[in-house]
Amino acid sequence: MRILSGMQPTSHLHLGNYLGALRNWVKLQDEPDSECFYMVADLHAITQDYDPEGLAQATREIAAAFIAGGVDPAQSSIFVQSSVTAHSELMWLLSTMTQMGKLERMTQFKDKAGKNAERAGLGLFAYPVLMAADILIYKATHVPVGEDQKQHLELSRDIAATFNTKYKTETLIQPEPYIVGEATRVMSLQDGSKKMSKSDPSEKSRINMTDDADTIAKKIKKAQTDPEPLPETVEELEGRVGALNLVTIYAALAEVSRAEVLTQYAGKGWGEFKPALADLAVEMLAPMTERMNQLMDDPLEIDKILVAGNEKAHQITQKTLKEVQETMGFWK
Ligand code: AQP
Repeated sequence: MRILSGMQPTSHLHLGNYLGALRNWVKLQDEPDSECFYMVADLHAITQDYDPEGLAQATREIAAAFIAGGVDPAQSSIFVQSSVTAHSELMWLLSTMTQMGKLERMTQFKDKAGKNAERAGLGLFAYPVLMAADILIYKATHVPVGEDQKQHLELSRDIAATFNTKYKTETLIQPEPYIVGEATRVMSLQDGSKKMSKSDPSEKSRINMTDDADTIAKKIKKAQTDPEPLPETVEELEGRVGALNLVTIYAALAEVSRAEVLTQYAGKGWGEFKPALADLAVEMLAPMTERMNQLMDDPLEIDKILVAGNEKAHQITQKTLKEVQETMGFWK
């Protein structure tokens, strides 16, 4: 198995990023036959407004979060997307065979561009082509992501198939999504119908991996629920988006099913459930936050890890890029 995934240094990682993706990265790293590449996706992060002064530090922080979350740099390559230039080069080649109509159907573009799609940058529109290049350049077989990235991953498969058919080759591999666990789509604590997101203007909408115990408890206390107590079955949570979200988060943190959570809490009120959920979240996140802070105190160590990861990624990606260029008939 060759694994590739990434996170954007757009802000602090949150519980959705951890439960939906990062935790699965660690599981895949521990598979006996896996070779893992985990990137800080800084080229994706600049597709919307960002702070150039803070980008390098945000990049280190995301790398620190990977390690604090359990990615072991001795087992997996952690690298920076912009340092491995073959990603952008392959993106251009793939963009020539990606139909605009397909990109127009991408829901993330519609969500992020909003009503102003005409004014959105080409980078935001072409984001899924860069994502396809990120994956295909490693010939990745599996891509661990949250539910929200499923459509982009389908497009990556589609682009790989288009390339292979057009050039009568088997150079590119169609990657399989790896979307598993109880929390493949963690919702906002303030609005259970919206995804928990780094870019949500409300801090209260998400639990950051950098939040302390007090902040986590306060955010969970204020999280959206409803006046009804916890039901007996998962089916009864339908339409109760805030309640469903908290039960889902609890299940994911405790690594049990939602049904098991309800067996324990059926008939109980939120006044009892929320503190238990907060304890669970703190128990999981506190050691990671501590480790992250330690790592952030030693930026040179993080840089050393990234330089080693970049080098490994560079070697592999140059090989695929050369193959693709030869297949496409470029002069050499
Ligand atoms: N709410 C979520 N639930 C489960 N998984 C999630 N992911 C993101 N949000 C959730 C997964 O985390 C990985 C990294 O995502 P990203 O950094 O590429 O950005 P994103 O998907 O656009 O996530 P955000 O947090 O909402 O960032 P912004 O606000 O910057 O766009 C991906 O595997 C994603 O599926």
